[in-house]
Amino acid sequence: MLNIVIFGAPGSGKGTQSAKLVEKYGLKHLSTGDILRNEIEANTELGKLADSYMSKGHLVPDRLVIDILDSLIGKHNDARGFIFDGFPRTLAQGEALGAMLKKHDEDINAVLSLEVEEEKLIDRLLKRGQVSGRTDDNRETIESRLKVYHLQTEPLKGFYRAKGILKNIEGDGSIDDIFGSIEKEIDQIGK
Ligand code: B4P
Repeated sequence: MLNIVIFGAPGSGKGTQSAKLVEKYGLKHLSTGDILRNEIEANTELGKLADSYMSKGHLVPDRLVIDILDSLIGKHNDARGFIFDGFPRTLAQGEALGAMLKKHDEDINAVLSLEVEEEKLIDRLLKRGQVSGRTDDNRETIESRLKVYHLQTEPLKGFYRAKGILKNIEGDGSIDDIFGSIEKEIDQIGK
């Protein structure tokens, strides 16, 4: 299996690049953001709870997302591999992902970290907010999401660097050029 974590700040292009990875490598895309937004759309109890965190720019509690991911990995163990998009977002989620994959004798092959300057992130998200209707794409919530990213998510870089699987990808540029850098990293796996 090829298991990739696509990592980065809000608006760094994780969802955008994941779509291209699915197309090229046929991996199963697991985006916790999309999963939670679908729950909100369907007005489920989980969705209502998730919305109370997401609309403020906070992270949904670890236990909730970890349980969702655990059950999805179990359901798709015939996949060629997974793209984890927006997960893990905390050290606890990082530890949990390692343990979940280990149960299936699997591991993460690479963590691709999309590096984009903060000003550009804010611009992209404000632009998306004009068309997406997402309740978290407004200036106040974006600032809160970026703070949460630096505080709770960024420490995962050190966690994966220590495991030797962190790959920094320049995330400013055309979508195709960025994907070109990602392909190069993936081609190196196992060499
Ligand atoms: P996510 O859905 O993961 O969203 P994101 O970080 O905002 O966006 P992403 O990086 O995927 O950006 P995209 O490609 O769309 O999370 C939303 C919320 O869900 C979180 O704040 C949290 O509350 C909750 N959540 C999710 N996972 C969780 C977890 N594991 N634990 C707890 N809570 C969790 O790109 C953004 C924009 O930039 C788009 O408009 C795109 O078109 C544009 N863009 C992309 N690439 C570009 C490029 N190269 N140049 C110019 N623009 C580009």
